[in-house]
Amino acid sequence: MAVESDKTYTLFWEAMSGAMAVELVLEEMGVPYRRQPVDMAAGEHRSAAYLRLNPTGQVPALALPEGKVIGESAAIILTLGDRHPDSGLVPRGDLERPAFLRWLIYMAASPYMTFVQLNHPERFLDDPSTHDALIEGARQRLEGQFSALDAAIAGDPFFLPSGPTALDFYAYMLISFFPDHEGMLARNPRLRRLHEAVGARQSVREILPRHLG
Ligand SMILES: N[C@@H](CCC(=O)N[C@@H](CS)C(=O)NCC(=O)O)C(=O)O
Repeated sequence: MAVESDKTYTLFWEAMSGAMAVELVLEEMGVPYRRQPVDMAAGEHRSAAYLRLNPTGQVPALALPEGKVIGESAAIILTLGDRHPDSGLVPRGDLERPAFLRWLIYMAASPYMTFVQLNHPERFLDDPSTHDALIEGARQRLEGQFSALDAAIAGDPFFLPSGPTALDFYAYMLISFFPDHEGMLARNPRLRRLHEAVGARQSVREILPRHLG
């Protein structure tokens, strides 16, 4: 696996992974990019070739047009915001940037990581008899984390009052990770409106079939 050097972005991608938020931001920015699938089921993210590009062995990663590769979904989104400021997807200035940073980091550090406990209890505890309790704990924490997000939504239907930002696309991805998310959305009406508004956008129509297979 290598970075092709034709001066465009390369998104290291897997279906229904954290690559979805970055992919939506790239689509919304109208920035040319190519997707490089990483076959995680086959362990490609742990291959020597991929670890040379992203030493954490995780997806997403993004190769910048000049060849440097960055990981971490929040860092990738902030980097894209710096490079494409006119998109408005990463607010600048004092008005909305503090809230943007706060909730982007929260989404990446809290609910995203709770999904790892929900889906991969074996990474945290060796004893299989403890996994159901860990999964149930993760499910309960997710309820609290999504209700915190719902309460933090300051706009309508989007997260921030000024209109769509990368927060909306990140939240859309996290909602997609939530098993049976309709029930959760019924308990969180602001998230439900955000999900409907983002789901109606062309960027989502474009990328969703690739994730749902
Ligand atoms: N903090 C990272 C988390 C990325 C992450 O956990 N990605 C998952 C796929 S959704 C992954 O690569 N898992 C494989 C592993 O951690 O070994 C980010 O925000 O990009």
